[in-house]
Amino acid sequence: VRASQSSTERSYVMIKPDGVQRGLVGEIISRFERKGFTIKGLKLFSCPAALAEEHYKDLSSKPFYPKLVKYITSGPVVCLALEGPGVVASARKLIGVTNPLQAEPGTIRGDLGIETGRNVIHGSDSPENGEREIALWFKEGELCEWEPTLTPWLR
Ligand code: RTP
Repeated sequence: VRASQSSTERSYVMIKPDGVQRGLVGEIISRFERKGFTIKGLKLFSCPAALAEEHYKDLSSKPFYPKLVKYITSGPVVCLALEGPGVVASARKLIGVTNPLQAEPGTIRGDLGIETGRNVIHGSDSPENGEREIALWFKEGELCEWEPTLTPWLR
């Protein structure tokens, strides 16, 4: 999976199984659309354990790792490849801190969650990880090359 020709930054954002189960998909996607980021990839996906393990491999020594893999594979997730200037840090801000009880009101976790173990959504923590995770979760051909015609109004 290659970066788009305009090669602005990309983030991998994922609505976790609790977000899907609770019917929050539209609400969450809408926040990123309204902010002005471009959706380059979008799918509902039942994640195999091997992929969840690979995605969270840096946390494999943590005591909560088996529970985390079980959680991510407990039902379908929604995978998003978002593009735009500064999208990685901005998406993290819109998402809020890991523990939803500590996340600011107005953020996705702050508004919609109460448990670290079910914190609704993931967002890449660096542009490098954005590219790594998009390549991990999307197959060749699943991303769309397009630019919004409203771009001049947003950027
Ligand atoms: P994410 O990668 O999902 O965006 O989350 P994050 O950067 O805010 O947090 P990180 O520390 O990377 O943890 C990844 C995910 O692991 C789960 N977690 N559970 N004590 C626990 O039970 C615990 N701690 C972390 C959360 O789902 C967290 O988002």
